Amino acid sequence: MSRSPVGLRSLIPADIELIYFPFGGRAKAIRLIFETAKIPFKDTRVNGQAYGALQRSGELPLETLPILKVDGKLLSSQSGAIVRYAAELAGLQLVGSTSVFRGEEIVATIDDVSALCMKFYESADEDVAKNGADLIASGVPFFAERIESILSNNQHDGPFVNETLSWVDIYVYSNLGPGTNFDDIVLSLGGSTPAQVLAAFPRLTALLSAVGHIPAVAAHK
Ligand SMILES: N[C@@H](CCC(=O)N[C@@H](CS)C(=O)NCC(=O)O)C(=O)O
Repeated sequence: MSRSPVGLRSLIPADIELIYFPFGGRAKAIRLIFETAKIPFKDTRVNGQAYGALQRSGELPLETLPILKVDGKLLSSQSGAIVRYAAELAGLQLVGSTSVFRGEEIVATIDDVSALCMKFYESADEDVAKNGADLIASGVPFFAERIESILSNNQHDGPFVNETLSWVDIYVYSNLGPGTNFDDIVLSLGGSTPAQVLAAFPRLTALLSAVGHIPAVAAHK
């Protein structure tokens, strides 16, 4: 074990393993938090066959990924718990009641956007163009407006939700930044870029840019 970046708050286990599929999805924010805080972890990315084997072994309480193991033992099978645990170890947790409710409101709103994107993937072939146009014109902007409004009430001039980086900033980037479902959908539809879809939301855009410029985030694969 070693000390967390913020000192005495949490002890960092020596053996952390995150198991997920070989794409970002629900693991992206968790990976980025560990990488940003330089917390060593085993980033196990399994294919469909290995996932099937894990399921059969009884190692997945909910039959889903991600799971987090510490010292070889299952710690959590819920991405929401894992991402907050990672944030705690990284010294990137929200601190203080105002910051908690503003940050968690943004996280919940980002989850609304993600749900919308997942719903889009269920579109019948003949509805893809219309559903895609709706997603870009009104679906995502509806929720982005709410996030913009929360960020507009910041009591500081920086780009992040709080004065300094927190896991919420990384979570926003992990769901709206490059390589996300949102990004893939907009690019696959053609016509506009993800940046254009979010251009009406300058604070959200600045947050995405600031997180994307963190060296560990820029280097992430
Ligand atoms: N509540 C869980 C849901 C996890 C979840 O749905 N994982 C998906 C991948 S994003 C999964 O494992 N799907 C495989 C399957 O259901 O066959 C969490 O957030 O951790």
